Amino acid sequence: MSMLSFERRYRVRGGTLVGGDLFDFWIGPFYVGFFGVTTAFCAVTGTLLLIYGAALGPTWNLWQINVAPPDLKYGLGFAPMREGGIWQWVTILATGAFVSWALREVEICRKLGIGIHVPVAFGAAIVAYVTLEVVRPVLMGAWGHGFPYGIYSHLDWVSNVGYQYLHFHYNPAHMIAVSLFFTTTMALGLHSSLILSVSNPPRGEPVRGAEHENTFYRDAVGYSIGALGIHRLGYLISVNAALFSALCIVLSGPFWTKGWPEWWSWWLNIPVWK
Ligand code: UQ2
Repeated sequence: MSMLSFERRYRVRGGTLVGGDLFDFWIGPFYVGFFGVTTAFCAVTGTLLLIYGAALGPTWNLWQINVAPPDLKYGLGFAPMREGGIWQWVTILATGAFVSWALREVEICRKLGIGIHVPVAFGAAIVAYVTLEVVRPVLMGAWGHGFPYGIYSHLDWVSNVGYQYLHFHYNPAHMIAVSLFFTTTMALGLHSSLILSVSNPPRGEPVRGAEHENTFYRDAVGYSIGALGIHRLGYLISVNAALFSALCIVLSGPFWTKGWPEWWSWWLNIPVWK
């Protein structure tokens, strides 16, 4: 199940980063590896801790469950389990699970002899998460600056932090990140629709190929970036969306404490106007 007959040919030995042959095997369709074990351990332990945190809380309403970081008074120290300690352990285990997953991807890439573009791109998302939950809280001196684990509670955190800087949409790195996220969805829309359109000609006609793809965009906008090019472009803009997201939040607090609208007064203060 879920393995084609030829796929067994690609189940090659080696390419592991740690553990040698010890964990170099598959369970059903899934490669295990040392980092498969650490991913499973971190993910299962972290999930059980979140359920324990929910059990301590006042509600089982899925929207309202909240596992909060410690109070600011605990600074960068360990807090008691019921007062943010659960959040701290979940953060450690989540980071462990994400990094383990990326390294397991690297091992699979090495086995297959392909580049490590997939784990590197995933790394940009990990960087954004770690910036929010570790780097920024450390730079600001308290774990209490991290966001809470809960559906509504994390939305409230985003809203509150946004208003703390008066109007977060004036943050220039946030502007770039949002623009890149929107551009990424547009590029994927252009690409997916083009692929589906050449794959689905009228009944009885042959499936079309690269010539038709290029011709469509040359007719429509005077330019075709190419089949490889669209994937390079998508990689560039989506990875940069995550990296500029990390930048925009790490700037807010550690490096800029006033409202973001005020940042733009550099424009009014340049000597040209004097
Ligand atoms: C393209 C091409 C593809 C594509 C797409 C284009 C044959 C299958 C979507 C068109 C892309 C262009 C014109 C660039 C758009 C620029 C931005 C910033 C979104 O030419 O080659 O391959 O899927």
